[in-house]
Amino acid sequence: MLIKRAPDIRSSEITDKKLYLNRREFIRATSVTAAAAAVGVLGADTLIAAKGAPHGRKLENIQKSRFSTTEKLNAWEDITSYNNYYEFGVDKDAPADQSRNFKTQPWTVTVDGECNKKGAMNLEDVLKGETLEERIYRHRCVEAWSMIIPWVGFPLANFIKKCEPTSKAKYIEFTTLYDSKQMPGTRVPVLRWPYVEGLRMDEALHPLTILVVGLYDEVLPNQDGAPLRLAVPWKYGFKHIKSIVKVKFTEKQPYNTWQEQAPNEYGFYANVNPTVDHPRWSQATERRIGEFLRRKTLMFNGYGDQVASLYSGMDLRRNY
Ligand SMILES: Nc1nc2c(c(=O)[nH]1)N[C@H]1C(S)=C(S)[C@@H](COP(=O)(O)O)O[C@H]1N2
Ligand SMILES: [Mo]
Repeated sequence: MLIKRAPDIRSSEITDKKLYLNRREFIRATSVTAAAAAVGVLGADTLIAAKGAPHGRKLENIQKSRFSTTEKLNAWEDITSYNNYYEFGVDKDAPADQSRNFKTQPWTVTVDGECNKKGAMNLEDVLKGETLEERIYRHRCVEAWSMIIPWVGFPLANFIKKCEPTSKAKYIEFTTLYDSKQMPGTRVPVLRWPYVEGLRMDEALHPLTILVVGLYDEVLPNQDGAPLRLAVPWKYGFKHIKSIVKVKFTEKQPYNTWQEQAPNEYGFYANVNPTVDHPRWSQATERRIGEFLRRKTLMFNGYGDQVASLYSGMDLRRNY
């Protein structure tokens, strides 16, 4: 009953069959729902790793989402070896290497600002009651490359409800862990640490906005932002903040890291917009990782039908 998707082709394709079955036996014995499995698996980190799972740990009972795109997925290898995560180095292949021993367990998210439930929440409580969904999203980096990524997560709106924001909460600000012992990239002042991002409350509550804990039915790899990262598919990649340790509800618009770094190049909204170029390069086209010919970039990364109304009346040239 727990193992609903028995001939899971993708997983069996990419995982050695025997190890795959071992992992499934373990999950069969421990999990009830996908969220419980996530907690169980995240909690049993070392145990599963000891079984030698080739890349990550399986999450079970993941629901399909109607918000998924049907485009061809990027391979696990693309998504886990070509990363932006400056805390682990500025080269695309650095995070996979440098985040190998990053400790994601135990994990605490601090809730602060304009809400009733201020304080520390452990990851288990963040996941409590959630049904995990596979959300196949387009990801468009401001550097003009893109991928199709099968995230596993749940609506950020669910988490926000748990925090009980007050009527003064107009924005939400996220902060990444800043631990120079574990994050060698932070010993270099390429950005002001910790990494900070923000969303307007209506963007944060939008059903497309999710908190991510998995990739390809497995626990999220460290280089992709484990144990908890954001995905907002109509925005450029830098809004997708990784390894979140703090969530703060604010009255004023947060000042995000890349805006601070270069305000003429990166704004707060960062909606994918092929008509507004980056000052140093065009945003009209993109290179899908794994493809040769460039594609046309779509307004709002192709999510315009769902999100354009959030910005009606706004000058998207000024609010880039
Ligand atoms: N903390 C943190 N989050 C981050 C970044 C970063 O450097 N640090 N890079 C961002 C950028 S520019 C992109 S494109 C995405 C990349 O996510 P991925 O590596 O999972 O594809 O992460 C975003 N989140
Ligand atoms: Mo990016």
